[in-house]
Amino acid sequence: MTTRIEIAPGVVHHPGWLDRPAQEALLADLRAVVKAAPLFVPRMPRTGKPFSVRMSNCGALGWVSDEKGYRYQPAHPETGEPWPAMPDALLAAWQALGSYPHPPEACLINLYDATAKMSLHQDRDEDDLNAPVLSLSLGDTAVFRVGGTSRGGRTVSLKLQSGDALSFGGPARLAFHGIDRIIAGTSTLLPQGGRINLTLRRVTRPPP
Ligand code: MD3
Ligand code: FE
Repeated sequence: MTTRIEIAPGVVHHPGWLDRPAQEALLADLRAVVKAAPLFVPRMPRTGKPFSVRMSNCGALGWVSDEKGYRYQPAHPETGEPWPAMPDALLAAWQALGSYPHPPEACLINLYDATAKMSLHQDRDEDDLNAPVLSLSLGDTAVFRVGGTSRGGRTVSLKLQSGDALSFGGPARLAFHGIDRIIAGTSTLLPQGGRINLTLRRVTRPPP
């Protein structure tokens, strides 16, 4: 049984998309990814203020942020190495849920400890805004918030549990969204607790 809940136009929640064995297998893939592409602490453009989440990426392109700005680049900001390949399970999730005829180019990995959060923002660093963004959650439950396309509008809040998928396309692609908090102790997947969020994205406009 797979449930599909449209929580707002273009925002589709798939609770329990990955069962526990699939979550464990994906976690093993991600351990190999972060061994090759170590977690880094992104910093805010201009101010250099560190984010509370740590990040890495896999796929052809990775999202990075530092004093110079937000951008996608083909290499790790600290090692200079290309990002590791995207695990097959992620490509399969995109094929099943992405409803987009071109493959994803970037998978951003966000690691939250119990105190990390992400303030409301839009994702607009991609050239191809026709493609959806697909998110997968692993580990502790997060309180996620999503609004409309202008700051200060009404928002709705949703708990994201380990194994949940959430896709954002069409009218939701430029919605404001963020993570209010992590609820510690809600999952046994990660031995140290915390949460991993993966976002699969198309970055470049596909060839005609
Ligand atoms: C709505 N990540 O990496 S995932 C991000 O849980 C990000 O780590 C959050 O926001 C996290 O940029 C939220 C859900 C999500 C991801 C991308 C979106 C929602 C989105 C893009 C457009 C609209
Ligand atoms: Fe985002």
